[in-house]
Amino acid sequence: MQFVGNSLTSNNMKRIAILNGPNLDRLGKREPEIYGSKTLDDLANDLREQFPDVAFEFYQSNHEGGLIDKISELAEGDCDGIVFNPGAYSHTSIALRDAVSGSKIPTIEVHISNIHARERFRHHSHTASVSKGVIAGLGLSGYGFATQALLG
Ligand code: CA2
Repeated sequence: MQFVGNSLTSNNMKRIAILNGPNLDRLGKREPEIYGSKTLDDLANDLREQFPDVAFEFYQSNHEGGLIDKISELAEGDCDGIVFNPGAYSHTSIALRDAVSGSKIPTIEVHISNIHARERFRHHSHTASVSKGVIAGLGLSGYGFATQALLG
């Protein structure tokens, strides 16, 4: 799917991609005590309502390569910023780190939960150090705060 605004997507609209990694398609369906009860569709609707002048592209993949291909595609286009929750790949993937770094697109990493208050293996993120900023532990509102920050 390409960038879509609320009405017509004009050239002067900011284009923000919201990328979500593995298992985040299960949001709102399991583990509400950690990740809340809203789904990815709810998140998309909330962001469109909160930022009516932004053209959003929403993408989720359970596959590392799918996320890398999407970032590469965005890097070839006119994307103004990425809000990225790489899920568990944050903690494992140097390939995703290279994709974010190589894209040159300002990227803000978001984690719904506070990864620093969870298991030790979640404390380090390979993608965080090539991101413009990181938000963790603020639930789905982190995506809105990240979008706001990318808009300047
Ligand atoms: O807190 C976050 O946003 C995470 O990126 C979520 C990842 C986790 O591996 C990271 O350490 C932190 C897991 C996403 C799994 O999402 C689910 C949502 C609902 C039900 C099951 C899984």
